[in-house]
Amino acid sequence: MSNNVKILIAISILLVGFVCAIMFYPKQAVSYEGRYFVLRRNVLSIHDDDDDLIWESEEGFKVSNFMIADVDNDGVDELIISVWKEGYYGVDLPFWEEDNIQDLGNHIFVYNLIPDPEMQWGSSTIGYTIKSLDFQDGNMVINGDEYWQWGDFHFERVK
Ligand SMILES: [Ca+2]
Repeated sequence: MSNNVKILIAISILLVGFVCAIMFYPKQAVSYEGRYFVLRRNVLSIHDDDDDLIWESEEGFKVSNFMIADVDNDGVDELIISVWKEGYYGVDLPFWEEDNIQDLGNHIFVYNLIPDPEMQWGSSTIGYTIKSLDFQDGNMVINGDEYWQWGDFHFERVK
């Protein structure tokens, strides 16, 4: 085997390994109270200590990032996810709309964590891309510079 063929085979193996690493390496992974939250290929899954699947984000949701924080400041943590999905609204439309707008849009969803994730609140489409989620001093921080605080029924921008 010539050196050129050996180099070509080595490059091919590296490329396949690189593509596999990109496809299967989690974008985000968090351990929380004996559960493992893994975001991989826009699907958020929760596993127990034995790696058994407990929960998975809804089909058709493209999860871009998540965090676990007490966003409503009641002493209990929630799961907050940034989701791309079709449909401006959820199942229930506001009274002034007759049809859902089926565009793909970015949303924030909040889930109770105990016993298993259950949606507590969901935004309609947010008119921009959520690149990062954080939690500081009782506020949800979007994209590093928007501060949102939980009101009675929704988030209110405070900064
Ligand atoms: Ca809470």
